Amino acid sequence: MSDRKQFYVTTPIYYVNERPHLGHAYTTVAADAFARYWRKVLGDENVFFLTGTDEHGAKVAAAAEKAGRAPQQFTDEVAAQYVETWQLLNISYDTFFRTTDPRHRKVVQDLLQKIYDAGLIYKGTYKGTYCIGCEKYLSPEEIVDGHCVLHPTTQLVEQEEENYFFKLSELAPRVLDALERGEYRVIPEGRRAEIVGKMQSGIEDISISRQGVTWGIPVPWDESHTTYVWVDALINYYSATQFEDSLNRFWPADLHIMAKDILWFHALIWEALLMAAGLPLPETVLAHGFFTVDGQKMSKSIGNVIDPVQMVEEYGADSFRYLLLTAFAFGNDGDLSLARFREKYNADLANGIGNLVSRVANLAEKAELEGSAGSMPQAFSPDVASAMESFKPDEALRAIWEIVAELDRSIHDEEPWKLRGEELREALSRYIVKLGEVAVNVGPFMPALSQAIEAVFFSGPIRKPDPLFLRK
Ligand code: ME8
Repeated sequence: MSDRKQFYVTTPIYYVNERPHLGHAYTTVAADAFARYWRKVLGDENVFFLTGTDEHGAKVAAAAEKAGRAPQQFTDEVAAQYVETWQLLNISYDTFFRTTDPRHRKVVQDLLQKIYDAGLIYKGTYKGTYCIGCEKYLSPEEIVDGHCVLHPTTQLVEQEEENYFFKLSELAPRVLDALERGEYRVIPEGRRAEIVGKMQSGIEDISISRQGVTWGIPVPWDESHTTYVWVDALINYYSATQFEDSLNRFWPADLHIMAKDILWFHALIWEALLMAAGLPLPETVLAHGFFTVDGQKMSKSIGNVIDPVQMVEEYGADSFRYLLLTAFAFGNDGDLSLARFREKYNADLANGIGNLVSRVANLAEKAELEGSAGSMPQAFSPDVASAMESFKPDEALRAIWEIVAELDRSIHDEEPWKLRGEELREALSRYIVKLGEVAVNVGPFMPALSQAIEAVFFSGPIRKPDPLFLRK
């Protein structure tokens, strides 16, 4: 068991150039499960869960123009879609952060000024190939046949402009040293090794301002430049703890979660900026894998983009959360398919836990069993706790579904419908204890299921409920 007293978890702040998609939902659901887990262990007031939107920069400005909106109006609209989607998905964030919040501007400017005053920022000229999809200059290996590997349909731009540069080359060895000393960590191990290799291969200074992009936060000592959108965005994690005194204590973050695409920013550049500003480093940077849909990259042009709102309409929030997190191991790359979602929904939820709850409740109703309020177990099972504390939500869910399978087997073997009187009541009590275990453990993932089990079995006379998961 860990000796944590508090827990601060973040998702990336997502670009508002498009509506939330399945990738955003995946990361956010995982972060929500960790937040809910730790709230139960440490108490609500000791957890801070941050998500939000990344609203500045060339990419968002271009999307706003395309939509015929002023950038602020456009970002207001898309940020609202995120808030709505997270409500539908039952995401229990504490703060929804927007980089256009005027309070953030001041935090960014103060932090940059500090780094500038420390002599770690200088003026130079940048010449390179810029990908607006990535919002960064690309290195030669990121360009294949004249296109960005991640954004093959995005037109690359040859750019040369005066920028302010951050002395990343000077900071990088210190960051690597901090990583090796365990001052912060990067997981899983394979991704850490990639990052260390890259850090050792020679790091160049990075440009941290733009002259050609007006939609951003002005550089405090030279307002003809705006802050590079990635610097503005990363600082959100710190900024969110600075708006209210009661939140100060959460800095530094315990867990930054993102996919591997943006690990470099989170595992090196962020720590370098913090060090340069004299701030403490986060505890853990966790990169999960990237998924494809039916074996292909999810993209509008292929037409395989899965809309989380539609998925919630189809399956309900709980089930969708379950399907996302059990689709593949959290740190690995994986593949999702709507056909597999349906199969798994029917097998694990409708015919699995849903059926189990109905059968036990049905027998308990006939036996006139009373569920005693407040007797539901409150602690996580050791294997679920250990999976969650090593950031493996898929393993935690597997352990929970082992309890479900075991209970199914007991019922199959014991044939309780043939039992009567005390024998039946004894068997049912054992089943209900197991269902209580499922309820408490599943809470971080499927909060509505957890509450439904508690309501049926742990609060007065037991009645068979309507099916929790209709077969599809
Ligand atoms: O990068 N598989 O925002 P973004 C798994 N604004 N996760 C996926 C995914 C996929 N196929 N597609 C997207 C940005 N994601 C910046 C972040 S943070 C200071 C600034 C998830 O809208 C995953 O979490 O492009 C990935 O890292 C993130 O969406 C990128 O979101």
